[in-house]
Amino acid sequence: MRNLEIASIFREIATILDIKGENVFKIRAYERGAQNIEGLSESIEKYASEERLREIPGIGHDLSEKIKEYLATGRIKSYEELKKSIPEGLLDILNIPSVGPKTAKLLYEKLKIKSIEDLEAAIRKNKLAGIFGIKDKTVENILKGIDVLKRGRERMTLAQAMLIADEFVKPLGGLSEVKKISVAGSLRRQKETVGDIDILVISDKPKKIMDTFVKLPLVKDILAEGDTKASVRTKNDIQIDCRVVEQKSYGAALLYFTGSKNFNIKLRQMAIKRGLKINEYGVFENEKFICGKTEEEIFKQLGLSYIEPELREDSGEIELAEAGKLPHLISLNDIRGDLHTHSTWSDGESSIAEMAETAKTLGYSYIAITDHSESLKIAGGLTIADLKKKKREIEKLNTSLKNFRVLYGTEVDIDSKGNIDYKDAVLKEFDIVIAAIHTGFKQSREQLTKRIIKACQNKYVHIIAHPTGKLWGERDAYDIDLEEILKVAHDTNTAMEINAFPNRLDLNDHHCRRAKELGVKLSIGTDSHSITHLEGMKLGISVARRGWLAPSDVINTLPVEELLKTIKK
Ligand code: DGT
Ligand code: CA
Ligand code: CA
Repeated sequence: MRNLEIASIFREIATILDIKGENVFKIRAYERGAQNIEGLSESIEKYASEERLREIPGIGHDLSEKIKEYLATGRIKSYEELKKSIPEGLLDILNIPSVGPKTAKLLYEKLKIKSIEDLEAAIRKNKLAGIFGIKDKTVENILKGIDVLKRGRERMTLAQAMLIADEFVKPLGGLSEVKKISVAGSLRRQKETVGDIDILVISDKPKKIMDTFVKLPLVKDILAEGDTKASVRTKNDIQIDCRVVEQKSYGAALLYFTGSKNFNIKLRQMAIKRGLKINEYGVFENEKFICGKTEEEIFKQLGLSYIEPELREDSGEIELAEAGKLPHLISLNDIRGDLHTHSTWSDGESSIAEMAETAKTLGYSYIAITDHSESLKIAGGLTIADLKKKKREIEKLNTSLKNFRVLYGTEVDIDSKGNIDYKDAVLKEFDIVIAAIHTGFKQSREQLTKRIIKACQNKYVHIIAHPTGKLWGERDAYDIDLEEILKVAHDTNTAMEINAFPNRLDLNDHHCRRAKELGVKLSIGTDSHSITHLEGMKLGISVARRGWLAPSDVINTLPVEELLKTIKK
């Protein structure tokens, strides 16, 4: 599967075109292409071999030719030429949030800055001061941006980890010598971000597994290679650890390497209290092997009910497992609809009918089409006249759809003072209104908190979308008093969103758990901008499970009539 390689090339092309001041539509086309390819669940090779590339939203003639060229030759000629037309290293600087093409060019021309290291050195030596257009505030923002970028590079998003892990688990799992294979570590715990990927295999022929593992196509370097374990670095600089164990120790190894570290430590202490020893090989009593084949039997031996990997953080789950009182966690099957999606009416790639069709194939019984509101011009916000047409289109579609309903929605902008973009008379026409902040992230904590609280108090706002505004690798959460907001959300019957878009996952797991404690309802929305994003729901479910949520805590597990009743203020 070469989806990620191609998507990253398209992103670079977009950036280079941006530096060169090319047409914005052309730039957007590459960005959109990249985004849609990243969202695919099938391999791009499969699309190509079946001549279906143009079925991918945002992939037209030009982009599909480039994909074919890459798959056939391993390169894209026009991309390589494009890369030569700008100074080397400039692209890296542009990855810093807040540094645009103009600043990057200025830095290169005045100070010969070609890398993030050059830039950091220049800032340390105070060389940026006095350059036209660069203020103290700009330097401060650049430093913040470098920090966000570096943290983003240390850990990948859960979505990236899932895709990359698949590139290893699928081919290894296909070997006849492999009896069982699983991911472990933070990926199995479904953490929002993952440091390195851990893979565990049962086999009697570890050598064969090791040999195959270190030679898989995505591998760039071998970091370590032994008889039963190896570590490699992938072409996109991700570390993968693979271990082979015997069947009788599989459960013990899976438990150990799933972690978390704190969870393991607590478990070991519990074992000691029972006169047992636990390690990655099994549970022992005075050196005598008691069990180790499955996690279930180990938990049982320790007097615990089974603890789902998402809960293994030593934050109270072990005590509850001892008392047999663990919460029943939500799963993807519980979801009946998506409450945050965009269509071609605003900045989406797919029509309402296409979104509804795909939602049906996912087993949903409804989808809310929540396009942007009027003031968000950059994202194609809808005017009042557009809204009327969109509403009619949905009504018409609903008459032809069986056992499925399209909800007429909006993602309305919360302005800098907390006012809602549309008037009440317009708002009350919607089935569902989600409100979000898209501008003015740098306001004070008080201002930002007040804005969201005011939105919660609006009679027509049902959900606050991506409440903290975090974008992994691009932007930190803005500064809000979430505790205060959650209290108001509870009092005003406003749901808080878990935005399932891969680099958002906001609210996060801790926030969800607190929201649940305060009796606040949650909603999971994918923020899909095309049909290929709708499957992102699974990422929102990961957050919800890590946040201890049950189906009853999440409003889009409800049938549509109950949902509409529940959200009413
Ligand atoms: P990551 O990779 O930073 O996202 O987080 P993890 O949890 O995947 O951590 P990693 O890859 O260093 O180790 C995988 C698991 O192995 C970890 O969750 C628990 C176990 N483990 C690693 N080091 C230790 C340790 O020093 N003590 C104990 N008890 N367990 C450890
Ligand atoms: Ca790991
Ligand atoms: Ca590891």
